[in-house]
Amino acid sequence: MKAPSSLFLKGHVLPSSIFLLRNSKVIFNWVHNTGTPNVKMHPIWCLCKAIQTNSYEISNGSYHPTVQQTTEKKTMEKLSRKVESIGAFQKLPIVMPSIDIIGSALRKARKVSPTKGIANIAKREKNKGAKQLDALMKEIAVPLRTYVENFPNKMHLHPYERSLIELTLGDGYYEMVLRKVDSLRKRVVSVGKEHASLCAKSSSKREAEERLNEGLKKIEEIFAQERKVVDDLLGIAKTLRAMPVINLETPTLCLVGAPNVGKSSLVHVLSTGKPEICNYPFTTRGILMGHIILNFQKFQVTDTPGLLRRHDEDRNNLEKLTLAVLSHLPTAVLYVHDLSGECGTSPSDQFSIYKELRERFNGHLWLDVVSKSDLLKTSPVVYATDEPHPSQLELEKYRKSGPNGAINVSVKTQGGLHELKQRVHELLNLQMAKINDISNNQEK
Ligand SMILES: Nc1nc2c(ncn2[C@@H]2O[C@H](COP(=O)(O)OP(=O)(O)OP(=O)(O)O)[C@@H](O)[C@H]2O)c(=O)[nH]1
Ligand SMILES: [Mg+2]
Repeated sequence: MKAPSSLFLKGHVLPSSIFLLRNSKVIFNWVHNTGTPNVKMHPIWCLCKAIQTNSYEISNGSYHPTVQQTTEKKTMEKLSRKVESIGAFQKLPIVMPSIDIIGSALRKARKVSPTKGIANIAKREKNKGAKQLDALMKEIAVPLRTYVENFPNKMHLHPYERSLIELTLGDGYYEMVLRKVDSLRKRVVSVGKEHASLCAKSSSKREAEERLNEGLKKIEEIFAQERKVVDDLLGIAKTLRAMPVINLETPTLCLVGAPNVGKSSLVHVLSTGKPEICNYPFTTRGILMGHIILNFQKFQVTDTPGLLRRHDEDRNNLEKLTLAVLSHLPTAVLYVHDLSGECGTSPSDQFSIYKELRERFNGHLWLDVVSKSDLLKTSPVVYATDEPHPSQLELEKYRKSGPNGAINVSVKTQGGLHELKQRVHELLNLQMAKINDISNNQEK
């Protein structure tokens, strides 16, 4: 059984702070819910300067709610009441550290006094001892039962959250810890009852005192032996609560591509997300969230770990997280191709990964970008063969300019970024229309 990995704990998720920048000079062809360009507008790109793991209200800067905004908000509220399938991690019970549970239980148990009106000293002592042992047992068992009952059954979770549990904690770890917490509870209850009963049967004051001390010691010992599982559960709750909250009703853009191709650099440019950027593969080690605010609309952006050319069974948990996002969330995809030879994955390998994913996730709205255009040579060397095979021609074409319709961008020179933002906005509006269609169909 694997210990929890730190996919979500590596300091990528910064405390949220809101900081709005404006760039009102961009002109877009607004694609309304119909998906047809119709009205020319001047949207405001508000770039919030933090990775955001929770949704928030914008209360300062340039933002003033409008009537349209209020109506939209009400619609969203109605929708989110209907679809409550994601968000279980935010409802997890608060787990007390094991040291606090035992400390508080002992303090409370020792304060329990005998039932009033027992004149016989021995009987009074037996009564007090049994009650104290019973109290200690309950003060430990009740919180443990609350945890076991209120941590959700993995099978009842949204498949995305289920994948997060499996991929971040390790397969089976979540259930194992809950099972152990429950077995600790059962042991404490059984030993507590046994000693309370022995104490109640004592024949003298002294024996009752001894039975009480023995019982207290025994319960403490049993708890001390296994209390680590309570702290493990506390760790699980912390890890899960820190995971990015994804609202299924808000259009989401998911950046995908091989490792080191420049996904996080683009997330930086496009959104509030501030992921780590480094010149080595798998810098991004979890699903990171940012937001784009465009024309008073909020969209979500997720950065994902890179994907290598290999079979699914050989993929690491980071790659599996990316596939979980694509499999279970209704995101639009911004696929990043690096044809400069800098990223460490050859264009032909990137092409294979791309073709496989494009086919597998063909239901997603999709946009391709060729990154690092500042490094691209104007006339790449093409090795002609006598009669090139069609697939070879396809690959050569890919090496030259990426998939059909891909936009060339450079974060370094800012080349193509204006067009990219415009196309991203169009894509997210199409995604919004898709979400609305789905929820209208659900209502019917
Ligand atoms: N010259 C140039 N370098 C770039 C550009 N965009 C990104 N880079 C560099 O490429 C390297 C990888 O960038 P990241 O944004 O971390 O790439 P990534 O795809 O998120 O990488 P992983 O998270 O490891 O998969 C960094 O050294 C960036 O500075 C660009 O437009 N031009
Ligand atoms: Mg990255």
